Amino acid sequence: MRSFIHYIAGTAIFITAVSAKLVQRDWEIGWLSRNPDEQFERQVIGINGEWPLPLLECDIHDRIIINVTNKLDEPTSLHFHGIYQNGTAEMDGPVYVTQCPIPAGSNFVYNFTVEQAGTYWYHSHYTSQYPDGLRGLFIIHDSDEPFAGNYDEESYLTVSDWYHDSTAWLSTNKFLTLANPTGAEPIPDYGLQNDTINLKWSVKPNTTYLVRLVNIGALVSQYIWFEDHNITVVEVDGVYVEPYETSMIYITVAQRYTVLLTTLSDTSKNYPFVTSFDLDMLDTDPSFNVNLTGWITYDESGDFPDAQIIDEWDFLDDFYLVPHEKELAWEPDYSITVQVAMINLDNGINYAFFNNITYVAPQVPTLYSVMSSGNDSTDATIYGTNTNTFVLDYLNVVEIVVNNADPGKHPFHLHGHTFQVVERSEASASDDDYITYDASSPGKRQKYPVRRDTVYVRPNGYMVLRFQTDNPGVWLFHCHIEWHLEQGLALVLVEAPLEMQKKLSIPEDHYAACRAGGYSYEGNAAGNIDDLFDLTGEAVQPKDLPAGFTTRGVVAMVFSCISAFVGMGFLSWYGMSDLKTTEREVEEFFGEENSADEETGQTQEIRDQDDIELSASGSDTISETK
Ligand code: CU1
Ligand code: CU1
Ligand code: CU1
Ligand code: CU1
Repeated sequence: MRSFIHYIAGTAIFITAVSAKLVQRDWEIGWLSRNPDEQFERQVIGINGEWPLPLLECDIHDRIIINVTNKLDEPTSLHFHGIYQNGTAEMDGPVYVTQCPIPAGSNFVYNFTVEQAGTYWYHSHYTSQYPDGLRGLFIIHDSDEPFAGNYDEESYLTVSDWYHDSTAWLSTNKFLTLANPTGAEPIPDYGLQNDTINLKWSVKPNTTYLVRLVNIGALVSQYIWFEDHNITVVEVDGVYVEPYETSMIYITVAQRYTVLLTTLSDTSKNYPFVTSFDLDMLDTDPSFNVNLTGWITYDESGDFPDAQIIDEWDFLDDFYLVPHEKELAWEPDYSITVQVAMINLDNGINYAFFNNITYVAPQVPTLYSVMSSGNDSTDATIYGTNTNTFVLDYLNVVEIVVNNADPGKHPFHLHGHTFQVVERSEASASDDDYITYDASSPGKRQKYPVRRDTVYVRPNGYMVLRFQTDNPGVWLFHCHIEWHLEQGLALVLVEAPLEMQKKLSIPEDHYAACRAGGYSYEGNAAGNIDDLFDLTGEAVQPKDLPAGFTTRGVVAMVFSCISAFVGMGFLSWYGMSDLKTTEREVEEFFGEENSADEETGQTQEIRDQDDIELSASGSDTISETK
C-alpha cells in the first residue's frame, strides 16, 4: 500500500513536469495612434504594433518569459497583477520597489512560473503610465477548477474609464498642481468595454459562458449588469469562490469577477448589458453618458435596444463571498495600522498619506537595497524615512488595518499575496467623522473570510486584512486608483529579507537596465553603500503646511488668487493654460511663512494626527470657500 501511494505521488509530479510549457513572447512596447471611443484619436501604448493589447494566456504551472524592448520615448515596466511571484519577487515589476525603470531603448526579461489560476491582468507599473493603454488581460487556465464542466464557452469583458490626454500630462498640468488644491481627480473623457464602444457580444442560445469581468481603468469603479440574465460569481481575483448568484457586480479598478452566464433559448431579441460609472468617485459629473451599453447579441440583424433605467444599485457585496478553499480567519502575529488621509503640503499640492507619510520613491529599488545590505536588511531604517516600509518576519500572519479618514472609496491592492478580508465597516454616517477599527470589539465577520488581492474601503470607514508571509519579497500595498498612487498612497512590505537574500537572484539584465538609465542599485534608500544608516540625500516629501494653515486655507488662497485674475478679465477658470502666476504668488506666500525651515533643510517632524484638518474633497469645499 505504501509503495502504491508513493507510485501515485511520483506519477503526479512527473505529469506536472511534462505538462508545464513555456510561453515565450518578444514584446516591443511603443506608441500607436488609436480612437477607441470614436471621439478622439490619441497616442496609446501598444505591444508589437497591437492595441488593444495581446491576451496573455497560459495554463497553471507554465513558465512565462517575456522579453520586453522599450521603444517608447520614456521608461516603462510590466507588473503581472495578482501573480504571487513566489521565489521570483524580482519579476514583480513596480519601479523603485523590485526593479529600476526600463529606460527607453533598453531590454528587460520577465521570467517566472505561475502556480495559480484564474483571471489576472498585466500593466505598466512606471508612474502613472498604464491608463495610456499599457494594460491587458492575463488568463491562467486550470483543468482542476471547481466549476470545470459547468460551462461551454469562455469570454471576457474589460471595462475602463478613458482619458483623451496622457496621464503624465494630466498629472503635471491638471492634477498635482496648485490649481487643484482639493486633489480632485481628472474626470475621464469616456468609458470603454473591451477597449471599444457599442460592443456586440455574439452568443449562442442555451449556452453557459464563463465570463471574466475585469476593471482595467485608472479611477472609477463600475456597476455591471446584463438585462434579463443573472450571473453566478465563481472566482474573484484568482480565488475560487462558492457559486453566488447575483444580478449586478460592483467592480473597482484592478478587481476581477469571473461569472457563469447562461444564455436564453429565445434568439429573437438582443439584450443590453451596461457598465456604469460610480459617480460618487468623481468630483463633477462627466458630460457624457456614463452608462455604457453593449449587447448580448442573439441576432446580428435584430434591434439593439436602449438599456432600461434601473432604480437601485442592488449589487453583490464581495464581503459575503466564501472561498472554495475554506479557512477560518488567521490569527495575526503582527498588526500594522494605517490611517488614510489626503492633505496639502507646503507647496500647496494635495497628497495622500498613510500615517502622515506620503510615499516618495527611494533612489535605490527597495529589493536591491535588501540584496545589498546583509543583516542590516532587517532594519526598516535603511529603506528610507519616506517609503513607509515595514519589515516582516517569515511565516507569520500579518494584519493590515486600514482606517480611512477620507470621504473617498479606495481600492487597496497588495502585491505578492491574496489577503483575507476579515472586517469591513460601513461608510461613516458623517463626512466629518471616521470609524476606526477596535480590536477589542470586533465588527461583523464571516466564518470563512473572502480572499482576494484588491478590496475597497468605504468612505470614512475601516477594513481589516490578513495574509501569510510565506513569500519572501518586497511587496507594495497601495491604492489602485492611479491618481492616488501618484499622490503617494502606498507602503512597502519587506517580507523575510534574509530569506530573500538566500532564495532570490537578480538577473544581470535587470541591473543593466539600472546602469543604462543611470539609476543606483546598491545600498540604502539614498544610494549610500558605505553607511547604510546614513540617509543623507534621500528623497523626502515636501514640508508640512505652516502651523495654523489648513487645506481649507490653501483652497481659499488659490481660489481668491484665481478670482482676482478672473475679476481683472485676464483669465477664465477653464481657459487658463498657465497658472504660473498664481503658483508663484502662493509659493511666495508659503515661502515667506516657511523660510526658517528651508534654511535648516531638515525633514519636518510628523505632527499628531489630531492637528490635521482633512481635505474634504469635492465641490463642497470649493463652494464654501469661493
Ligand atoms: Cu499587483
Ligand atoms: Cu495592478
Ligand atoms: Cu485611493
Ligand atoms: Cu501595484
